[in-house]
Amino acid sequence: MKNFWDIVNDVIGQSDIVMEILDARFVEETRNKELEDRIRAKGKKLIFVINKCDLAEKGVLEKKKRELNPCVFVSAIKRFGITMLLHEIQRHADKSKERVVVGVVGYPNTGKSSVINALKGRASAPVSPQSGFTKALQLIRITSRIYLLDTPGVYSYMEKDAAKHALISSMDFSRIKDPESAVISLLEYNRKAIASHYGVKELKDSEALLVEIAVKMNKVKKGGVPDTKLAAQMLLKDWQRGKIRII
Ligand SMILES: Nc1nc2c(ncn2[C@@H]2O[C@H](COP(=O)(O)OP(=O)(O)OP(=O)(O)O)[C@@H](O)[C@H]2O)c(=O)[nH]1
Ligand SMILES: [Mg+2]
Repeated sequence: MKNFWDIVNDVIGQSDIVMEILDARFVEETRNKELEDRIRAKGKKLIFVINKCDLAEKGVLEKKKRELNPCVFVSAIKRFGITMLLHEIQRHADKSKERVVVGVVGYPNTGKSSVINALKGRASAPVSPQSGFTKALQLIRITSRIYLLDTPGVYSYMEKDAAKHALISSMDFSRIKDPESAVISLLEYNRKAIASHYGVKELKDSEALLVEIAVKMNKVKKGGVPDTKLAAQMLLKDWQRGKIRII
């Protein structure tokens, strides 16, 4: 991955407005305050976009919305809130400018490319369930004078918290070095949702719960020994692909 600040400064420099795309399931975790400060310091307008609204409870989101301003909820997949977002962009776009560039930033996999495609009305920015998919900046025209700048998802190399990367899918499950530890911390906060997804008892001990899931999903080594590493990889994959709805 290219240097975080190289990409960030490049995007902010080219943009008049910046949209930070957040994941509705993990709004706080997908905020990058350093990035937000830099956007403001450069005098650029910041719009918060909470995407993947279809995967979270409305009540929780309404509360978040009051903390972030201006903020628009969307679901790129369900095309919910897209017209509202376009109006919000137009409201902040300098009327005297012939060309307004809106940078789209956020952690990998929050749905930057998907939001752009929803605004454009057809697929122009390639999308993938694998995080780190967009590799370079790409300018996409959505109205006669508004251009969106798709960017690679970035986070600072200082962020080494594997559990957070697993949680918000910023690092693809296949690249997480110790899937078992990542899953253990995921289980700590999402025990109920995960146990119910796999149809196992909600055990208090996370390691024992992972063993239960391994057995239930038939992830076993020769001799019937539960393969917790394989089970952890499967769980991370399901989690990151949005198969497990949080409760
Ligand atoms: N359920 C749901 N899934 C979404 C939504 N928007 C995007 N996704 C999914 O999230 C995954 C990532 O979407 P992308 O648009 O590629 O995300 P990105 O932020 O551009 O990712 P990078 O280019 O890797 O940084 C894909 O599997 C999308 O289908 C949404 O509103 N709801
Ligand atoms: Mg992308």
